Amino acid sequence: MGAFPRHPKYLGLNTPQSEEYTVGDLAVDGVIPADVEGVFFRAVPNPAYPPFLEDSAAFLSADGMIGAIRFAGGKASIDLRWVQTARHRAETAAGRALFGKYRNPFTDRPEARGVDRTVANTTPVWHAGRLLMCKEDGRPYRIDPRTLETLGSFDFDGALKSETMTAHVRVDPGTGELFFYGYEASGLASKTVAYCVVGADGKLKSEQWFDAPYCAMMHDFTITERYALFPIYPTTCELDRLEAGGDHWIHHQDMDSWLGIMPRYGDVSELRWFKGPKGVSCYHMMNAWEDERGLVHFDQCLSDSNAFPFIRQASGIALQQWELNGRLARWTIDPKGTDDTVVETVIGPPGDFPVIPAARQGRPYDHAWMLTMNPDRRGPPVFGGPVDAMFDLLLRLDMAGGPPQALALDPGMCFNEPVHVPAREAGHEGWLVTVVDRQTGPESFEHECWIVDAGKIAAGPVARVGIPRRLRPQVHGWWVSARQLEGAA
Ligand code: V55
Ligand code: FE
Repeated sequence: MGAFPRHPKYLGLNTPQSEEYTVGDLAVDGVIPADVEGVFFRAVPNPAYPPFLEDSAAFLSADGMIGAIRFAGGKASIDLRWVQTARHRAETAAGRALFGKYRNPFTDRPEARGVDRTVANTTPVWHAGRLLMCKEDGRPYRIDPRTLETLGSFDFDGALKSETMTAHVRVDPGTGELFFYGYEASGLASKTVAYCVVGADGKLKSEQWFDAPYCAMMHDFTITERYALFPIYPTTCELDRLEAGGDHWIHHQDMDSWLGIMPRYGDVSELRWFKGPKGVSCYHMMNAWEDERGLVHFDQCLSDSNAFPFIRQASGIALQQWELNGRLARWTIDPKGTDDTVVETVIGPPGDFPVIPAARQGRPYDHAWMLTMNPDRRGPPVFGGPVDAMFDLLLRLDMAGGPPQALALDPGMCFNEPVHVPAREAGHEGWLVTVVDRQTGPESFEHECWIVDAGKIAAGPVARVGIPRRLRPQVHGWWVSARQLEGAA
């Protein structure tokens, strides 16, 4: 590995850490609950080679690594491996970076031509006994869940026509179906969205294409028991800008947002578009559900502009991170009514990485968790990740409006996105498993995996697992129980 620029993108917690490793019998402080038996898979973007041109969005196109923190019989181990994408293999063969800016192939070196550009760095998705590493700009890579060996690009055995599959999928807890979509599905800067349903048997049952109102960054979507919801926020891509070597995304404060809704087993011709506020943006969505009156409620981590500072900068938007006006927002619509605008209610604080129990996906839910910034922190947050600051407060929200519970970290510490592990005991809310980073010097960090009682987060971790190696900031994770793993395809 060559030298990376001395830039915050590559320093501190963001220091490239490209070593693969396996470490067993990790030190455990406390007792790992019997429910926590399985694997916490983590997607970790990690640039393997120094860039050959300046790219403010470089974090998003760092090569995917997959981490697995395995829990068995009260013990824990960790594995970390590269996803052997075609792109990573081509760069490894060349011994240097070949791919230019984030999602702009016009900036690549000639040797990169024709090579799949995706980095598979965003979400490990488990479905029908398969583990997929997903990234919204391409098709996923399939990974062996036991060895973390990369098995190749995955297209549902030749069935998928879309060039892309999102990193945010929804699994229906009743039917076991996987719902997903791909955007820019028919090529760079296209408005084409592919809406797909995969059966519990892992077969692609349906793929339908429709046009979004404009080519937008569609990072996440939601389902309810009867509907599929496609939110569109005005962060857009234009081909001529890419051809000129520019940025993939520009955010527009003066453009409308939209919420598309259709029966989830219906035809895309039934899609109905509700208008949302201008200029807003959301990366992660908590849930959507129908009430007894037939209204659809869609709960999301919304902000008044794009949350990524490099996208605002490229768009000439002079808002600082603390000026974003974020909130957990509920958009309510009547899919059968005559009104065609969303009604927004603020139901929670600013923050991101919303988590719900998998069993409540698409259904009314009592409680949820998310990360945010501690308003009472003394000192700066830990620098790192794509928005330059890491979260340091874990919240449990009572969706009926009761008081939230909080777990605050000491200064110099931060959370990565937790996964939820259900409990066998009825009435127990289960466990949250999350990596906590602690800064111990200008360039030194320690990492632990914490297990927290999901209903009593304020009590702190019941177990802390020491990770004796460096970890880069994670994007998303996925919990796969030991029983699910036994059924691996
Ligand atoms: C996000 C992350 C991405 C990406 C687009 O969290 C959006 C938001 C790690 O890659 O490509
Ligand atoms: Fe995401």
